[in-house]
Amino acid sequence: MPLVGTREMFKKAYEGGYAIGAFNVNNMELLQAIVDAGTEERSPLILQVSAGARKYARQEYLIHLVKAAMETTDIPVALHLDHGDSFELCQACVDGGFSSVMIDASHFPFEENVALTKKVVDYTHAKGVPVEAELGKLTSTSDEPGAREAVYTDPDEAVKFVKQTGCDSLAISIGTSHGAYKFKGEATLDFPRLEKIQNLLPGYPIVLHGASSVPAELVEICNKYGGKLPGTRGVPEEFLARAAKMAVCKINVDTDLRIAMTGAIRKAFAENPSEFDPRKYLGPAREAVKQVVKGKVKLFGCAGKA
Ligand code: PGH
Ligand code: CA
Ligand code: ZN
Repeated sequence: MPLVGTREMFKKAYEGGYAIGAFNVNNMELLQAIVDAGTEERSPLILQVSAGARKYARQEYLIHLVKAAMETTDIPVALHLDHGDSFELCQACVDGGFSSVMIDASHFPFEENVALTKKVVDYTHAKGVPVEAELGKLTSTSDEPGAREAVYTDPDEAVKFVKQTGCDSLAISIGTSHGAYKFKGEATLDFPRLEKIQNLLPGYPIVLHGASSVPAELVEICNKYGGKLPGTRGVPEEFLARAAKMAVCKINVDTDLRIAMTGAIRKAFAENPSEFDPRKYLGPAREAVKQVVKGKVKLFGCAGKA
């Protein structure tokens, strides 16, 4: 199967009331785990590469690894740049074979975010590649409405932003954040805000970043075998299932894969200290990631949709 863009995937996801899982990739084991899980669950997939991952593994390796994976499967797969931070990076990814890019200029003031996003859209659309953009800030906030208002996506601005940039999907801030420590107080997502955005932009695909659940059982494995991850907080699974049924068409997961991989490696090291064959710990790590991805695609409703 050749790589596909995200337009068709999102259209089907929107209409079908589910979301596509987008999983971060930076080495062969993660890639195999994700693609094998998607294939077994008959799920469309978005493989995403961050600027950091691209620097770590190098674009040529990642592209060729993904192309190799495509020879082993018949599910639709998109290769997406996660949090692109410049026009040049988006350009290099499109030219190198990515089928989707994100430009994240959300840290800039509104007009600058619009200008940079539009510049990327103009370039990539000429090549048939869709663009995800971001409006609002993904930071762990306190429960106070004032604190939220400063960082959450403003629904009216979202409409203006999409109109002015022509971006194909929009990452919004409604309470999620990156990493293993997402909430200070009670875990809540601003569903009324999501609903408002969905009503103002009918049929338009919304993206949820920072959507790892940080499952207690995975964290416990890490901590049991020498890790130090006290007091982690993720997004409750029922929130993600609810968002997937709404305008959210893409749900990003990185942290849970990292924790699953690290826990499995720690366990293998602790249980077999005299072992020094990397396959003996990377193998179990790959299997642990695969099980997580299988759970995610079922939760998001994209299992069985390939
Ligand atoms: C994410 C991943 N990548 O862009 O948004 O978020 O840290 O919750 O996995 P997590
Ligand atoms: Ca949806
Ligand atoms: Zn993100």
